[in-house]
Amino acid sequence: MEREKTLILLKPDAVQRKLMGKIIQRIEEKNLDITALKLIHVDKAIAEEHYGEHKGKPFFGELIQFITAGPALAMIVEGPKAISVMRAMMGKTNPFEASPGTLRGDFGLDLTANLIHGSDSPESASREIQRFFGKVVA
Ligand code: 3AN
Repeated sequence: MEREKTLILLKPDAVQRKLMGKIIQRIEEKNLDITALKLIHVDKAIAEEHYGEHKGKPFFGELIQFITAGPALAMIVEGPKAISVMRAMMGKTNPFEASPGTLRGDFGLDLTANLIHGSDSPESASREIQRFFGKVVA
């Protein structure tokens, strides 16, 4: 099966609540490969670019404030169907609707503090990998 790459971001709530290890463990238990990983501080410009599709929505300001508030963990995750496998593992965007067993269903607190971002298509994966890791590994 064709391998895919996806950009995963453990948001500041995941880092602050010391859930990084637990989330990485789930990714590894699913036999996906973490091929790049770094702790970053997302700046305002990158945050506004990353969430550009939500510009103008009522929650945009809160989202930018939240994602830039502390360290986040950026990863490139690779494997068969990595994009959809990670999205399934994450669960629905809203933790109150996400199924038990998913990361957001088990640990997410609300629509803003929902722990994790994962690319939603091969096109966004390649754009987002470039955004957070630059050309070399894209
Ligand atoms: P996903 O992260 O599941 O791909 P998107 O792309 O629709 O979901 O939303 C990006 C981020 O914007 C979400 N992870 C969430 O933090 C935030 N968000 C989306 N919808 C809302 C909302 N109605 N209220 C507050 N935050 C939201």
